[in-house]
Formats: sequence, C-alpha cells, structure tokens
Amino acid sequence: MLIRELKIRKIFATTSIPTIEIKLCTNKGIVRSSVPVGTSTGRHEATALPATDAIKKFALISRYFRAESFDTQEDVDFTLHAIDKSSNFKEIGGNLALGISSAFFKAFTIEAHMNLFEYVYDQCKPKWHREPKEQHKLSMPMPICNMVGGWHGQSDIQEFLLLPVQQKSFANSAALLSEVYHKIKKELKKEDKSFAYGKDIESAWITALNYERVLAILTKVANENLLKLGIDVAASGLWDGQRYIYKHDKLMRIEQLNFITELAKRFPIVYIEDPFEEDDFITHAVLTHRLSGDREGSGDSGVMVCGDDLYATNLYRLHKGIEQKSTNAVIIKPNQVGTITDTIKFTQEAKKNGLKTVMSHRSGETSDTLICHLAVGLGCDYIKLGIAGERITKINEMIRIEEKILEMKDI
Ligand code: 2PG
Ligand code: MG
Repeated sequence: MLIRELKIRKIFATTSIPTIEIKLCTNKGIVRSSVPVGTSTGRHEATALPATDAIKKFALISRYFRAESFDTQEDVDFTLHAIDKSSNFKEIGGNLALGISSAFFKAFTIEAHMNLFEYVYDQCKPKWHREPKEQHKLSMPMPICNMVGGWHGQSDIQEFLLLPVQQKSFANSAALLSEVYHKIKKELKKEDKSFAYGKDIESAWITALNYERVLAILTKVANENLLKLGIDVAASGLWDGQRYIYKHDKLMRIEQLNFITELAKRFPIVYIEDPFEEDDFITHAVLTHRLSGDREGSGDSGVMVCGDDLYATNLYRLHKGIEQKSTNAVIIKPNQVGTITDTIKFTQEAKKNGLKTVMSHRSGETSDTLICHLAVGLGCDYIKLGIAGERITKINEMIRIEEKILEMKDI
C-alpha cells in the first residue's frame, strides 16, 4: 500500500464541539476517519486533546506514517505507541491516535477488497476459537437505545434505555424502537405538562418527570412491545468522593447499592451501566452478584451490570474487573483507548471471559460508522446507539450491514 497523502482537518461533532478528521489517500483509494467526543468522560480514558492541539501534534508526527510502508494494523498501532509511550496517549492524544489508527484500518480494508465489518471479522476470526469447533459467525448485535435523557430534566440518571428481548433482525428491532420512541413522546406529553418535545444531545426526550415516572412510562411501553429497560447511571458524575449527590438525596456507597438493587426489582431493568463510581470495583461486584439469576430477557446471567467509565476500554482495568467479578458486561468505545488493535484485544478478552460486549457511540458523534462495523465484525452482543436525529446514521448503517450479510449468505 503506497501512501500518497495523509491530512488532518478540523470538523465538528454533533455537540458542535470541534473534533478531527483524518484523510488518507493510498494507491488503492481514499478513506476518511473522524473521532467522536465524549461529554461524561471517564478519568481512565485515553487523553482527548482539543482539536487544535491534536492538529499541532499531527504536524509533528505525520511524517512517521507517510514514510513507512505498513503491512499490518498492528504495525501502525505499534508505531503510535512507540511515538507516545505514555499509558493513555497523553502526548499525542487518544483522539489523534484513533484517527490515524482507524484511517489505516479502513485503507487495509480497501486493499483487501472487503467490507469493513467483513475485514474486522476476517482479521479476528482465528483468535476467537475457545474450542476448534466453536465458530464465530457473522451476526447482528442487538441495539440498546437511549430513549429519555436525564441530563437536562429532573432525573439524575443519565440515560433511560430500551432494548429488545430477542431479535428477528436488526432492521426489525430498529423499526420497533423507532415506533416506541414516538409512543414515549405521547406518554410524556400526557403526563408532563411542560414537555415541549425537547431532546438532549443524543436526541433522547427530555422531561421534567422524575426517574420513577420515566421508568413507569418505559415499563408500560416495554411490556406492550416485548422490550426491556436499561439505565446508564453514569455514577462517577454523581460522586463527590464520599457520597452520590442526587438533587434530592445524598447516598453513601451502601445506600447507592440498595437504591440500584431496588430499582432493578421494581422495574423490568435488564441493563445497568456504571451504577457506581469508576474506581469502585467491589460494589460493582456485590451488585452483579445480587442481580445474577435467570431473569427473563437478560440471557443466562440475570441483569447485565455493565462497566463503561469503570473499564474505559482498558485491558488492565478489565483484568481487574474479571478478577473481582465486578460486572458481567462491558462497554467498548474505541476512542477511550486510542487504537483499533487495543479495541480488538479488549473485546476479545471480554468475550473470552464470558462478559457481554456492548459497542457504544459517544454523546458527541460524527457521521463515521466505524463502531457499527467493529460491533458486527467482532461479534458484539449489543450496540448502544441513539434512535433519532443525527444518531440515525449508525442505525441505518447497521441496516445496510445486515442486508449485506444476508446477501453474502445467499452466495
Ligand atoms: C455514555 C456515553 C454515551 P459520553 O456515558 O455511555 O451515551 O456518554 O460519550 O458522554 O461518555
Ligand atoms: Mg456510559
């Protein structure tokens, strides 16, 4: 692969915050890769430099990528780590690292004459096999969709999510969740007089109703539509070092544990993300143990307790979580770790240890659909997305991928 041009430009995320896009021209074609921007970012994520700083760093390091001829993705990502030896890309920025890493990944895909999801699958396939017979086949993850956002309403819980119990096809799940999104709007209008169809930065509805009312509405529509509930507590944002600070309450660790346990008992919640602050592996483990069991719709391991800020897509932290049995599910966000190779390693390790895998968007997104292809190619169980507004770009890409897989099966 001959590199003809490697460029960076400042573009904007859906939150109107500047981010970066990398353009890579090779003798095989042109690819572009842009990087999302988190809002409730965890302390253990790779450093995200402001776009202007990332552009300055690019000017210093791009020659390494223009001059080299890389044979594999590992070579590209090894070079990124060789340039920045810190554990969190604090020198060049995890956003710049991911922009370069994923641009090369897409260029390798073109060279291999494959679809991106197919290339991911092809690259990872041999490493899955726990037993020789166990084949990882291309299949579609189930969507977990943000329906009501707590960020700007009365609720302290960051996201109220819905997910299907089972899936006939991704397109089917997307259709159901879209329909339900509108039903929720009507229910909110009935109960919340101040509701003016406002949406948050992930296009989830904003309401003045408290979390109990929101959960009651979601329970009603979930029961009518074979769906289950999820929440992203994003508890690090509530933690002041001693207690979880809610608008109307202050909870000690044990009180937070009981509060979350109670919520899971009262409502059909099968997915709980970041219920405790990002360094509390132990209380996560207690909750996971408490909620494990055979609850309908959550697979064989009861409620999914999922680590986002807890792991930050970091292998070292994942090992800690596995050792302490902290959670039974993980969030995967490539920009939390900075390279494609590290994202793949993290996902494979989670799968090998029986954890459910949830590939996820960020609150500030671009039109880049990399995560859709990674989720399918890596065989993730779920993909966490928005269901409306500009978020629909990724839902629609999932529909296209599913169609492609069906065509491939016909051949
Ligand atoms: C999360 C995400 C996406 P952010 O907490 O899971 O919903 O938000 O990108 O701000 O971390
Ligand atoms: Mg989260």
